[in-house]
Amino acid sequence: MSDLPRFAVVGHPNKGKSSIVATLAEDDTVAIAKESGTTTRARSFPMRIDEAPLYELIDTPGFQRARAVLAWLTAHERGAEARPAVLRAFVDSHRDDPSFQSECELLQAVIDGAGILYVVDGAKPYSREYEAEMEILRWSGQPRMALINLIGRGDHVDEWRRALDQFFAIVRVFDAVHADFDKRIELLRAFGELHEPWASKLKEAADALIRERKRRRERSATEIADLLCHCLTISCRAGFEGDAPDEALKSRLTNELMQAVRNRERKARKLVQEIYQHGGVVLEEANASLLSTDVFSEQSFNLFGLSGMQLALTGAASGAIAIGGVDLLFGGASLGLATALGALVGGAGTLFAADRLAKVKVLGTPLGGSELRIGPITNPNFPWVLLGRALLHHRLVAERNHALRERLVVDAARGEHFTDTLDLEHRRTLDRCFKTLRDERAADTEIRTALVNEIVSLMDSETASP
Ligand SMILES: Nc1nc2c(ncn2[C@@H]2O[C@H](COP(=O)(O)OP(=O)(O)OP(=O)(O)O)[C@@H](O)[C@H]2O)c(=O)[nH]1
Ligand SMILES: [Mg+2]
Repeated sequence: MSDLPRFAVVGHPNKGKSSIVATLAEDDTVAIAKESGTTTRARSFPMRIDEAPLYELIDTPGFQRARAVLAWLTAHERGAEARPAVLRAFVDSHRDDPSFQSECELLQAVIDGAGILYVVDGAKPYSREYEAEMEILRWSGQPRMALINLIGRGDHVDEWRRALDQFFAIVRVFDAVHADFDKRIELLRAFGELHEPWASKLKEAADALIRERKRRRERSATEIADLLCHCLTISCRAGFEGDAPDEALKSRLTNELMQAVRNRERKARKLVQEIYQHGGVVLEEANASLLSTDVFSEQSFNLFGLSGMQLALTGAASGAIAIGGVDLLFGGASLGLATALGALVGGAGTLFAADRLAKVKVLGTPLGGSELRIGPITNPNFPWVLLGRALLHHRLVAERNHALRERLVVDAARGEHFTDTLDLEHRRTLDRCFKTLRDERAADTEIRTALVNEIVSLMDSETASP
């Protein structure tokens, strides 16, 4: 047998054992359900990074007849040092007995050398019926930690602790669905301290997870930078007859351009989800969800765009625009500055007449005809909206545990005022990148690298703040 740390996740039926396995092994395929008795066979789920296993979680069925097992063990008791052997004898002699199938499945992993993670639900009161389970686990002599999961609103953590402390060297509150990254790392380290032979492997595993998280951020930032580079440089064109293009052609090309952005954004989200092994998660399509709102919607612009004042300050600071020239950027010399800012804050939808969104240009073709080009998108708020949405999506995906099986729903409050979180220095650097992309209609390595670095630092500062 390999000396890879292995943990059998055991306990009463329906207490979140499989949820803990899914979270710790980052595996969406673990069966989780409301119904008791979902897991009927022990099954191992390795946590791997780049194919290399770090540790293994064994999902098991819940105890069904703990008291009967304990009665058998007690009847065959022959001293403390022989207890693990008696436990093994129980499994050997009941392997084919269907009435102890769950117990044999779960105890086999333990007598084969797995460490024990005993899961209880701290939202429900403690009761003595659990004592037989805990006592059986103590007979195994294996290293063991108790995890108080919280399913629902009750809080009986203190009484659970008092009981669990007597059977387990370490007791932790560990919410299967919402436990964050640091909590997972802490659990691995604590188990390492509990069981010396695994200490170095579990320390390596924790270090590998931390390195992997950094790498995932960098890869995601690269995807988001690519999204920005693409969407700030694309344009759509089509030939036309006569002196000037008609409105229908303008609006067809504008729609094509907008559709290309939507598709590219969808692709970026998919790539980011795959980086976090969440490729299968469905984005909530309900109206309440921020991420499912259109990238060009007024709501998106209000939540993720810079405010009029920020835009003016950023532009002035980076030399992109002078405050007096703000209204030009909004596409209408006829609009005064105040009106333009008002339009941005209050009614961004009105900005999307073709000539307010993107450059509109009539070009000659080599054969003497004319061509209409719409793009690149010059609306000053567009890159901020795209970036704000991408960062929010990234954060939700990165924080999401694999035990969570609902659709990905976005809490509107969390996305609010994205640009308020950016300091002027960041805004200036980003704004310069956006401007260069728009003007040169292509991304060079330097711009791309600068963008990736900025995005990683934004991701880092998100997790640094509570
Ligand atoms: N809100 C909340 N629900 C949870 C949590 N942990 C588990 N659940 C839910 O509780 C139910 C049972 O979770 P499972 O992980 O399947 O429990 P189990 O112990 O493996 O159950 P069996 O295999 O039937 O013994 C599922 O509906 C989970 O979504 C939690 O931390 N918070
Ligand atoms: Mg289960």
